[in-house]
Amino acid sequence: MSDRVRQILSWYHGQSPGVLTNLARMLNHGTLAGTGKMVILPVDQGFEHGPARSFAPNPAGYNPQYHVELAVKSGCNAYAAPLGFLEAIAADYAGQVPLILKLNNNDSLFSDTEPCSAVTASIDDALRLGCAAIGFTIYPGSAHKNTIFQQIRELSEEARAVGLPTVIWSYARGGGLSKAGETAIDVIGYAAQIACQLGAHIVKVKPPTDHIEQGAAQKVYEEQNIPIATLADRVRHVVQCAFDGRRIVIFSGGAAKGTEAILEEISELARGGAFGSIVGRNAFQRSQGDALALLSEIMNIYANEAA
Ligand code: FBP
Repeated sequence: MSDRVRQILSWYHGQSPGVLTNLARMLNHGTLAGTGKMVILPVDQGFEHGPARSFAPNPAGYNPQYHVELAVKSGCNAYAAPLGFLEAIAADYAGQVPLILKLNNNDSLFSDTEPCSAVTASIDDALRLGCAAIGFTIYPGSAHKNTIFQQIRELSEEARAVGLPTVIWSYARGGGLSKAGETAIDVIGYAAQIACQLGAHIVKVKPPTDHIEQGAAQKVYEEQNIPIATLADRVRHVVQCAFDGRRIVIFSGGAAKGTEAILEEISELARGGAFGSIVGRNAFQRSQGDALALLSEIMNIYANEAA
C-alpha cells in the first residue's frame, strides 16, 4: 500500500472496511496503481446517446467484449457500464479489472429539459457481478433533482451497507441553466460539492470553463479573487469545492476530439490537481491501437504529476 493511497483512504475515515477495500481495489489496479491517480473507461453511451452515435466510428465497439478488453489492456483502474454490458462480460473477465455498475441511465429518444435517469439496476446486481462500486448520475439543476437526490440517498445507503463505494456523475442540467452554465466554474464547483454532500466516494464532473452562471456567485468570485483564468486554476477550485481535496474528483473526456487537444486538456487537469479522468468516446471511438496509445499517454501525464 503506497503512502499516497493510505493518505487518500484516511480521508474516508469512518467508512466500512468493505468500502475502503473496494476504493483501494480501484486505486491499486492497473497502470496508475498506487499513485493516487485514476483513469476509468466509461461505456454507457450506447444507452445515453444511442448505438450508432456511440459505436459507428469504431464498429468493434458494438461488441461488449471490446470495451472490457480495452480497459484491461490499457491498464485502466476500472471499467464502468450499465447492467447489460457488464452482464455480458463479468464472468469471462472476473478479477481482471474492477467494475463499476451504472445504476441509472437516461436515453436520448425523449428529450427533456428537466432530465431524470431511470434506475436500471440494483445493488444486488452489483454484488452478483463482483463490482467494486456503483455509479449514479445526478442532475443538479433539473426540476426532478429532489427525486434524484432521494434515489441516490437510498441506493448509496444500501451500497454502503454491503461495502460498495458510490461514484457520482454530477452533471448540472435543467431549464434554469443556460447551455454555457452547465460547465460554468461556479456550477461545476457546486455540482462537485452536492455530490460530496450526497456521500459520493468518487465524484465525476465535466472540465469547467471560466463562465460564471449565477449572479450571486459572480460577486464572490470577483470579491475573493478566486483564480479561474486557466483550466488548471479552475480544476484546483473544483477540487477545493470537493471537501478541500478530500474526495476523489475525476473529470470526463467529452465528445471525440483530436489527440493533441485531449492531451493538452489532460495536462491542465493534472496540473490543477485532478485525481484522474474518465474517458469514454475519446477512447473507444478510436481504433484499439490508437486508443491504447492515447490512454497510455494520458496515464503517463497523471503518473508524472503524481511523482
Ligand atoms: P465521455 O468521455 O464519452 O464524455 O464519457 C463520459 C460520460 O460521463 C459518459 O459516462 C456519459 O455517457 C456521457 O459522458 C454523458 O454525456 P452527455 O450527457 O453530456 O451527453
